[in-house]
Amino acid sequence: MSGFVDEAQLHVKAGDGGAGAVAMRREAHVDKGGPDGGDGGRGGSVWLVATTNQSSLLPFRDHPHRGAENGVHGGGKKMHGARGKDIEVPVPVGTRVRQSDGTIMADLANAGDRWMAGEGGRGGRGNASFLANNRRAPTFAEQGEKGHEEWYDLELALVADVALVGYPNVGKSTLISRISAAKPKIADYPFTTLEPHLGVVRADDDHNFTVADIPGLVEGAAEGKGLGHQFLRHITRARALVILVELDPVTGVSPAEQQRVLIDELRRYQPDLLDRPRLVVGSKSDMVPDEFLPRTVNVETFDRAELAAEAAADAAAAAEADSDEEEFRPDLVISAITGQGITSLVGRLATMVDGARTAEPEADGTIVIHRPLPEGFTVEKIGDGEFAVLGKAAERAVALNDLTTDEAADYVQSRLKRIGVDRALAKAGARDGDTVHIAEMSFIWYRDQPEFIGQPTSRRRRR
Ligand SMILES: Nc1nc2c(ncn2[C@@H]2O[C@H](COP(=O)(O)OP(=O)(O)OP(=O)(O)O)[C@@H](O)[C@H]2O)c(=O)[nH]1
Ligand SMILES: [Mg+2]
Repeated sequence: MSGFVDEAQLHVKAGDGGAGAVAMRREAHVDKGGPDGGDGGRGGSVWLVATTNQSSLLPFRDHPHRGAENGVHGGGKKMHGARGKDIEVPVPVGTRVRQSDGTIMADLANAGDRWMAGEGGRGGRGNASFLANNRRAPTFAEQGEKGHEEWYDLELALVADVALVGYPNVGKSTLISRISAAKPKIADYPFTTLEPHLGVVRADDDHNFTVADIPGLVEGAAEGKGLGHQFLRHITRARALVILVELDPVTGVSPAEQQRVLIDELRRYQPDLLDRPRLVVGSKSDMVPDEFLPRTVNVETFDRAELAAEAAADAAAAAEADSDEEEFRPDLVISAITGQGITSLVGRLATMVDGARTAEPEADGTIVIHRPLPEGFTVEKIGDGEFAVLGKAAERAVALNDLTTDEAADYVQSRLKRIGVDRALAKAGARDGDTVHIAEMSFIWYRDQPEFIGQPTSRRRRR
């Protein structure tokens, strides 16, 4: 299963909006027709969709780019350009999406979850839209907006009902192969399992649950020791945990010590893992003579009163006993070879998973997290007498096909004034004659009439 890849990068490029058209009506008997340039179509958006048909981020390793179609430009006779088609990019269930600064943008934990990774650019309005009383024949139209473009980091955290946690070689893979159809590699040496596997366990006719077999953990795993660290993430979504402890360990780490270390590693990696329901299970019981098997905690009945009584009795016993001698009290002992305790283990896991599932809020299966729309604008002083206006609202106001005509300049000026760019610039200390950059455009700023000076060749830093 070397196709297992749980980290990858994704580059998203949504479609650009089509440009609005500049056109004038021409009719034989009409002297001078009005403007009839149509709008450009919206660019296609890029969606991520969680699917169970994929279990790895491998497809993104070699081909990280996903793009959607551009919108079509508007035409004459008020013809609007067609929209670019959206695309849906399948990702495995359990995929998290981060921005390059680490912010989690989406967590696609359920099959069918969808998230818009890149919004298509709006189409520009054609000159027909700019007809006004004081503007009978506008010769400008809007450019289409650029589609959203971004590099994301994808990481996959398996979604399993139960995760098997244990030292290397304690029998995790043997257990999963015994209770499910999964066939992981099993060998008589530690660190046999190099990547997580999922198995589906059929508890009875209407109870299924999934189990994840994770590579073995050792002390220091949370800090990156051994193989375990990079796989601890795959435990984070499990509803229940099995702490599998070898009863007669070849490694010489006593059962009590294994349990202590494992719990400690989980706590250090993510403290709330300890709030998950868990079973401590002693493995390879066939290797230990019956009379030396540890006493198990009796929770077969899940009777709370009984549990509380047991815990109290344990505490009292521990207080009395010499505290150096830790007693190991698993919930259950099993042998994957003889089958001892296996039916009981599966039954108890099914009950735990059922309980955890019912306690969960129902997934709505739609969009996970919305990107807050970066509307509005901000003004930044970037040099002496030089300012940048950042943000969609301001960029839209200047995104015209032709800024050189007076009527276009008038339009831009009134629009910037209306949305408050004028005031914001004055507040930031801009004075007449200063240079102002908006998107790729630069202006000499006069409050009553900004003067367009061109598109700088070097791309400016954008937000
Ligand atoms: N006697 C006995 N041997 C077992 C039992 N379960 C597993 N083993 C043996 O223990 C060895 C390790 O088993 P695995 O299932 O590969 O252990 P693991 O926990 O997956 O090990 P890693 O993948 O290295 O973390 C193999 O030789 C198994 O045959 C058991 O119940 N009884
Ligand atoms: Mg294994």
